[in-house]
Amino acid sequence: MNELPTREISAEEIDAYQTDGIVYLRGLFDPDWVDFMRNAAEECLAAPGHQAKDLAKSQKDPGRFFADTYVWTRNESCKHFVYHSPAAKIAKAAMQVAKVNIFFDQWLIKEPGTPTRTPWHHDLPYWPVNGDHICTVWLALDPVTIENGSVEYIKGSHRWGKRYLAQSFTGDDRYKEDLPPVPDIDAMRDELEFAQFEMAPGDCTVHHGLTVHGAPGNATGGRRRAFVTRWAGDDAVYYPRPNIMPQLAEPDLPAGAPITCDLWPQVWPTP
Ligand SMILES: O=C(O)CCC(=O)C(=O)O
Repeated sequence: MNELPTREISAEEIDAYQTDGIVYLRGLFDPDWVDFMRNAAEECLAAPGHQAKDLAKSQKDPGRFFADTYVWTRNESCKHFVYHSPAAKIAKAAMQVAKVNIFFDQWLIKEPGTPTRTPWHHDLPYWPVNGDHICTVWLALDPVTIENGSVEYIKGSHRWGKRYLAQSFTGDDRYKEDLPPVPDIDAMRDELEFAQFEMAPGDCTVHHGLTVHGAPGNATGGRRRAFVTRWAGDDAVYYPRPNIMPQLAEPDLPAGAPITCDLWPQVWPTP
C-alpha cells in the first residue's frame, strides 16, 4: 500500500483548497487501501466504540448512518491508516504547513436506503481547536454519487469570516454557544457556488474546517462508506468551550496551547 500519494499534488489543487476551501483529489490512495479500509469498516461496525452513533435511528429514519470517532486509538487497521496512508501527507500539502497532527478519525457510513441528510454546517464550532490549519480528508470507499450521499460544499465559505452554531446531527439542541445559526443555504442557492463530486473508491476530498457543507441521504441500494481523518497543522491551538462535541478524553493542555499531546499526536513528518 502506498505511503506517499500516488502522484504530486499540483499547484492548481493546492490553490483550489486555499481559495475554495475544498479540493477533489482523484486516485491518491491505491486500491489496496480501499480493500484494507473496507475490512477495517467491518471490524469497526462489529465492535463500535462508546462514541459510536446511528444518526439515522436517532432521527427515526430507516437505514443506518453509522458514525464513530477516535477509532485509531483502538483499532490497529485505522491506526495503520492514520500513520502510514497518504492522508497526512495530503493534508500537509493542501494546508501548506510544516507538520500535521491527527485530530481525530471518523467513520461516516450511509447504508443503502438511508434518507438521513447531513445538515449544513461547518466543522470548527463543534471542536475544541482553533486555527486556519485544520482540515478533513474524506476518503471514498465506494463509488460516490449525488444519489448516494455525495457531500456538497460551498466554495469560499471558509473565508466568510463567520462561525455558525454547531447543529446536532441527531436533531436535538445539545450545542449551546453564542453564535448565529447556519443560514437557510437552500434558500440562497442562486447566490452561492457549490462543489459536489462523483468519486471513485480511493478518491478523496480535502475541506477546510470552516467550509460550509452538507450531504443528501443515500437513496440507492449500495453503500456509501467514507473514512474521514481530521488534521491540524502549524497554527492549530486548543480552544475548549462548554457544550461542544465531547472528545475521547480531556487533552492535557492549557487553553491556547499548540495541540500536540497524546490525544492529538504529530503524525507527519514523523517526529
Ligand atoms: O459524510 C457526510 O455525510 C458528512 C461529512 C462531513 O460532515 C464531514 O466530513 O465533515
